[in-house]
Amino acid sequence: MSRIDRDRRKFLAAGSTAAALSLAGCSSVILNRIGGGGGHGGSEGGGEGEGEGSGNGGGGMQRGENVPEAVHTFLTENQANLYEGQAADETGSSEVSISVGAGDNGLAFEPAAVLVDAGTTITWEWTGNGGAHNVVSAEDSATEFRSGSAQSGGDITFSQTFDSAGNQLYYCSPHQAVGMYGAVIVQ
Ligand SMILES: [Cu+2]
Repeated sequence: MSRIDRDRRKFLAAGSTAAALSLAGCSSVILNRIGGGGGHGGSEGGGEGEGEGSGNGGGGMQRGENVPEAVHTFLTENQANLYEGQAADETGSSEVSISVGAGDNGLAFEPAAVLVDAGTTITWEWTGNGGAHNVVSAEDSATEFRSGSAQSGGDITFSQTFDSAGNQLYYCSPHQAVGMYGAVIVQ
């Protein structure tokens, strides 16, 4: 091997390591930017692979009796992470918390589905895991709500009071393609 070849190899090796590092370091920033723009299409490509393992199968999942059919359909069709057919019963509480960035990969809301009384204030609390997240009501949600652009960090909260009965359906825009969906059932 000539000296030039050796140097060239070294250079190439160093170059690809640097490229890989910078990609890894930037991924959450990129997600954040996509999310900020509200881009559904833009966020899809990046996460597809991750979603395969973390989503729920959907097909044969039993619907708990406290979960309305529309909510169950919304969560299973979108393969909501951590949803197993049940809603956490938080009726009787006037204030309820939902974790943002839960689960092994930090790409879930927990509980994914929760049952509350009308008048309850929900506070979404960021765990700091899974990159930048936000809370955005889906098209079929009874109420429109939005936390803003996706943010990363463990000290972020977003609160919303639901005054009347209805299905509040939502997602995290950077992680729509990887099952970051949730629902608040207000009775
Ligand atoms: Cu997210």
